[in-house]
Amino acid sequence: MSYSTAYLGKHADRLAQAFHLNGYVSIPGFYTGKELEILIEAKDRFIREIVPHMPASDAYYEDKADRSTLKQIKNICKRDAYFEEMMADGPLPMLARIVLREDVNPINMQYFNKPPNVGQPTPPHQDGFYFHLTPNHAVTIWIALEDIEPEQGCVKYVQGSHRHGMRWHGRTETLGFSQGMLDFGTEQDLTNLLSHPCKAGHLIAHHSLTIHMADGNSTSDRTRQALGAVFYADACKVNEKTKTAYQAQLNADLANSGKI
Ligand SMILES: O=C(O)CCC(=O)C(=O)O
Repeated sequence: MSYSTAYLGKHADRLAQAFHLNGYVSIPGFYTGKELEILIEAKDRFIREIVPHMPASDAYYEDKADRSTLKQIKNICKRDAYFEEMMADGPLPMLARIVLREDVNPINMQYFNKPPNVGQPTPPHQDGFYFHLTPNHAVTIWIALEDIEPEQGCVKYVQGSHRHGMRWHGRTETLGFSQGMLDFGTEQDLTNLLSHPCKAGHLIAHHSLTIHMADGNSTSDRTRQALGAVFYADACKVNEKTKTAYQAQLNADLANSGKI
């Protein structure tokens, strides 16, 4: 059993309670040492060997003419055995089962970066808005792949916001986050908004209704790299019709506007 699996077994009740109360759990040092090194090397290998062959709809750049501005990769677990295994077995699905208190299905793993100088803010949103799920009961496990300070764009969560349902979303101009909250900024949002500077290997698991966001990267020399692994609770049903139609429309809009 890896260190992280042992940790989860020991702290399962506490993690489930904190997730239920706050809408997320934050675990510093979840990946450390050799495990962290292997994870980072797998991500570097993926970017080097697989990204150049991916369709524009699955690998986004802040500036598509500049390959150093890679900002997001979708579906990495469907293109690489290492990430597929990470979603199928071990600490990530175990943590998802613990916090959702149900069996889970692995759905997607994405890479998120905010390149120096040009990395854009992540608009306030609830992941569940993108998922087309009933009930909306899913978790995203976000993993910092390097140390992340506020100036690089830390993730920020509105504590307890998952208990107040889905908020109003609409189209944004942000590539990779096409939907953002239109009514963000209530007193309750701002009072409960907490920023999370992280060391590499820090993990934060958030519910699909938890409001979160991040600033842009204002540094000129540091990236801001992370992974996001999504699991749906077994009982959820996806509305494939609305989901597929939305994705097709989005891909067409992005291509027409020259963003991908
Ligand atoms: O990394 C980010 O800026 C945001 C990631 C995110 O929204 C997510 O993992 O759901």
